[in-house]
Amino acid sequence: MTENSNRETDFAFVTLATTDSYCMGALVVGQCLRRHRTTRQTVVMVSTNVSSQARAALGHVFDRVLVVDVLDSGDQAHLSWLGRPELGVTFTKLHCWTLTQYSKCVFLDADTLVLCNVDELFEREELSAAPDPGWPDCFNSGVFVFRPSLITHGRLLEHARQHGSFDGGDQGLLNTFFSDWAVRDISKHLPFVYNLSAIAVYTYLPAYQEYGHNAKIVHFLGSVKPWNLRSNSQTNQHTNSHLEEFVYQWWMEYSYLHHLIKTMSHQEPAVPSQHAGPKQHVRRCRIDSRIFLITVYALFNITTCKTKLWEEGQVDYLGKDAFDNIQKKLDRFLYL
Ligand SMILES: [Mn+2]
Repeated sequence: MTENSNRETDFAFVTLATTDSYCMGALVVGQCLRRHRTTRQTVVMVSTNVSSQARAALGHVFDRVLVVDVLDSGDQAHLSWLGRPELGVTFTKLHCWTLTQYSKCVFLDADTLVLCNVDELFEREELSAAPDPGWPDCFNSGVFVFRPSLITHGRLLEHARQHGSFDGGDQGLLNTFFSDWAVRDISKHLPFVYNLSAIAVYTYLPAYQEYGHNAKIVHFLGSVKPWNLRSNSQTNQHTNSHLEEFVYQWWMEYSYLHHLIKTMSHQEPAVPSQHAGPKQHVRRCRIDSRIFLITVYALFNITTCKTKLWEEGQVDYLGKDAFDNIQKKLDRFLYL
């Protein structure tokens, strides 16, 4: 095997969903990676409370769905968790270091939106990440490059048990563990466009206007996530059109997938036989998805003129014009 052919299966994008809502985000992460033709594997870790329907949906998009139960994992993880129950979700995320069938991985939070092919991230080394907008000497742990290793995993757990996390989450823990990130090696500093926190649009708008068009991965930091922004009343309060553009894009990806999976489940036989297993459905739906993709892009073009009006604030595109109308258009294209 050449090094190149190894790379395709040795490297993986990894994300995590700890609730059914976050599964919506994870679906979009997986879908965007596929849309932008990643040549790497895609893995989603889910915690045990995630519903079987959500897991099944993820199975249509990701190469691998991995159920992670920290209470059921190795002794060290279990004991560390018992000592620090407040870090439960953090321990689940740290589990990505146990994916040792891959030599290198890129972790993407489920609240990110991948805008283009980002396979070049695998040229970076552990631990590469972008600065956090709130404290740029810390890296943001929403996007990072790492090397799975049981030794590192064990050290991280020990570190967590001893020191906890200064922010109560994985970011605080990882920053004190990889404590020389700020000063040691500039090649481990990912450009901000690989983890463009939506909050930066508010805090430094001129920089966003200058560099925002280079954005590769958007990160919906904070408590308001795209999947919470479906109803009209909530979205009307969000007046930043740049942010809305990304939320809109997120919903376009999600609704595309939603229909695709719905179509798939309609085709799914009640009891799948050996000859009509999920793989065949996925293949058939990938063909359908190509047709659908063309439709979605056509819709994007049709709405270009309308977008101008949206930008001028004449159309409430995150309100009633947004999801329901897009949904209706998609329905018409799909079922007529
Ligand atoms: Mn996040």
